[in-house]
Amino acid sequence: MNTSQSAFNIERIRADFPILNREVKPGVPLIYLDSAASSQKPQQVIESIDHYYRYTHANIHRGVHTLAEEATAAYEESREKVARFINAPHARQVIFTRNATESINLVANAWGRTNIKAGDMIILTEMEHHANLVPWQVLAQEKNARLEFIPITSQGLLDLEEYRRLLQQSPKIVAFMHASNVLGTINPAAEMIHAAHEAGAVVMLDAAQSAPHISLDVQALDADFVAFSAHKMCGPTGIGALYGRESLLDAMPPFLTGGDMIKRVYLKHSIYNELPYKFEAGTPAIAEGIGFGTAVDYLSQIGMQNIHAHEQALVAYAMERLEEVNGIRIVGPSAEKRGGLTAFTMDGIHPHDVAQILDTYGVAVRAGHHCAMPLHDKLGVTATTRASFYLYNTFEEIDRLVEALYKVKAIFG
Ligand code: C6P
Repeated sequence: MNTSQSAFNIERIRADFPILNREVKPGVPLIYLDSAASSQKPQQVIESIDHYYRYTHANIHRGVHTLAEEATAAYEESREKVARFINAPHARQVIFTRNATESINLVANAWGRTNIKAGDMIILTEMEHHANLVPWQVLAQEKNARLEFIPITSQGLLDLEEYRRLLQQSPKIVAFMHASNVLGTINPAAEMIHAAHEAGAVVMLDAAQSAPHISLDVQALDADFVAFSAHKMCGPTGIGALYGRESLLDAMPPFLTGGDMIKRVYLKHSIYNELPYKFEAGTPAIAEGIGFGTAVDYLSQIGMQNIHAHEQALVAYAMERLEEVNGIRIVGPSAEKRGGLTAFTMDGIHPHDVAQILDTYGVAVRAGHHCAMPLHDKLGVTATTRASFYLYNTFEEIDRLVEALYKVKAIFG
């Protein structure tokens, strides 16, 4: 298939990502199909970080000198950009964290420890990433609360009838992933959030795999908490965000404490800072925050609708091609119900062997449980191989993946 079928200028986009020019070894170009683990970075993001360190580095929110003021302005401008990217009512509702994992831990600790009592019910799903599972397990153990799970159907979708039955038991919180990092499933977040609110529950949406790929409107979703990481959306590692409903954030105690998150400190007590600083203790990841703002600008300029359309075309093509290969079993729903990734097994060949041989052909994929062990238990496999796509991937790269998979089959007979 030709990349000209794609709705946007893929060659121009690829030219923005210096790493895509490299060879994995002499004569073997990189085919990067591991963006669900972490995306590559466009030169605009790399340059904004470089510029910050060369010309404006200083600590923020503290100094009155020129550099401190410039660095503070750039960091806060990034918060405004991220807020606009998700259509947050106000930038103070965007808290910078290290990543989606820390954002979820913030909610499980600061909201959870205040609001969850013995016997309370927390609804999760069977497809969760460990990041949206373990923090709730710890909370439930500490508070003697009850975890319940929305099951998945044989097509890899959430069983919404069972969800409605669980909601009748008055849960305190529903925490679920917007898009699955294994099945690819895009869950009907707006419908699920509406149903949770009708049942009186608060919702934590794990948007780690949706924010990079589909336009996220926290007001249209009516979300209470939304977590995502910059590094999966063309931004740097070490920075992520938590969006929160203002009334909930205001009522929550801080998560981490120390400098910057306080307004006034006395020897025996302190008065906490206003939002978002109440949740940002210590010197933050300033360069990364600035890079995050550049990343969302970059994605917005290309257009999230265009990115999603490109990925949908890629995943449909990938599934069609993979199904040609005897012995490959794809997990998860049909292409139109998923984002741009596909995980699969190959009869009689361990996913780690698959990934290792693909690497010799320059094809970077991820193999393992993808931090979703209970989901793999449910699927009855210990591991899968996952190819994940982003705005810079091409149909030709999928052809190279399939050619390499035929080589894997040949090696294993
Ligand atoms: N999934 C993957 O290869 P962090 O590590 O905090 O940036 O993101 C955690 C996370 C949370 N939710 C979902 C749905 C995710 O997919 C991830 C990260 C990567 O699938 C790394 S394990």
